[in-house]
Amino acid sequence: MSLVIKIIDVHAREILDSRGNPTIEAEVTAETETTGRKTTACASVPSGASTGRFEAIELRDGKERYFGLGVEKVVEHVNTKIKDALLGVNVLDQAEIDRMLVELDGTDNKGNLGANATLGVSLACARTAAKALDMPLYRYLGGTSAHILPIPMMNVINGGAHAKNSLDFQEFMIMPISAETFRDGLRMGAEVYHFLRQILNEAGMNTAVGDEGGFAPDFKDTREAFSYLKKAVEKAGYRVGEDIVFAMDAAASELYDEETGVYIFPGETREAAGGGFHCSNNDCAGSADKTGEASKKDGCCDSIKRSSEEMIALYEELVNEFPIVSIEDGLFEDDWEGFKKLTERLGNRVQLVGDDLFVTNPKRIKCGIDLQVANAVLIKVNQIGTVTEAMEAIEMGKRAGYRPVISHRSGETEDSFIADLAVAVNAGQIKTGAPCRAERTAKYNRLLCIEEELGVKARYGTKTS
Ligand code: 2PG
Ligand code: MG
Repeated sequence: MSLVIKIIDVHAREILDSRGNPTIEAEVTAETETTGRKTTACASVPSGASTGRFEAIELRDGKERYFGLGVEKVVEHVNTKIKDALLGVNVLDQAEIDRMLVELDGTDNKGNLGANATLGVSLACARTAAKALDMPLYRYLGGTSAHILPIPMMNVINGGAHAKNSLDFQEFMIMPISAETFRDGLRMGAEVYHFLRQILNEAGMNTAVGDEGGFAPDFKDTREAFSYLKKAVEKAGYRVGEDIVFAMDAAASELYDEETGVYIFPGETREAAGGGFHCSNNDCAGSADKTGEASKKDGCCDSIKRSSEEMIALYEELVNEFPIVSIEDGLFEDDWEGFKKLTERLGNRVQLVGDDLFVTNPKRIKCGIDLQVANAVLIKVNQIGTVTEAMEAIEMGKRAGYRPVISHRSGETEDSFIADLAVAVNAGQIKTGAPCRAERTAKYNRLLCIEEELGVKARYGTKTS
């Protein structure tokens, strides 16, 4: 007879995320039938800033509370409809629980209950089940084959929607690839991070951090950001391209202008692009140049714009100049044609990750595989709304040779579920911010713990190129 651990309570509350916005914490209690032992565990839900248009719906209350971002409605969905449906269900049956959540919602995008409602409960069920079995979460989710510690993709320079600076691309990451263990990899990354701060300080640049803990100074452009990364790696005594490689998330949908079909770079100056002028928008009003240099006005105000072709060319140049092994969301989330060209051009040289493009959705990942677009999948559990669907997305990608990258959101909590998930599925890579801010280090610290627990069985990452 198989073990039954029945769900006896489901409860949600409104808590705050790392940006000070409300999110959901769900709590699930289950009772082991044979012993009467009760187990409770919680899980909380992250939230993005540069969200993909095809993501599952994150339900918010609207109205005045918390500027409309309250989640009382979602709390109510969990405490009534979801609770009623799940009482008595075996908490060990994750697939059935998630199927019930999907069915109860009844939409394609979790628009009724909210993906924040379904995900909170789905994660909490998995954690309660693992705890009831006295099993670490990664082993419960991944079985005895779970043993690979992911290479951290540490976002040490923040731009785009994650910082109020001049950087148009969103994330500039370092990946410590030559380490033998996760512990050493993390140390290498943290050392580079501290040297980066020192170099920025020396250059008189701002070292305040962005949403994901990376520094967010006003760099002139992408190249300058990568040059600073290079300097920091060298200063830390590591070999650029051998010990530490780079990755970036362009989050290009944020830059795309659908009306004109071009990418607009509001932060990048003409000066940096070789146009010779650097002026703020304020300088632009009536900026006819007394010296008669007509080009100044042309070069002012209007941001640098790039076509899809020019974006691809820019990535190619960057990959030629710097040891960049991974580019995420290089183009607009629905530009399948453009992505196909990008993949043909760079797919055999670098990892091309689909985030807003795939939104952890098996249907969109299948399209990508069929069209041979990108070659890796970013996995964000709240983009799809249940553990089972996220694992399905990972499996589907893996079968087609698309590597999974397990990812946090820019709005996080101290919950470290994704650290266990990364090990459970032997993903080999995790993107969870800089080694700074507790909601980011919670994941890294959990991985340290898992590595210790796995002992000789633990293996660190898989190289990405
Ligand atoms: C991304 C993420 C996480 P956000 O674009 O990959 O780094 O950002 O959570 O804001 O979507
Ligand atoms: Mg992204």
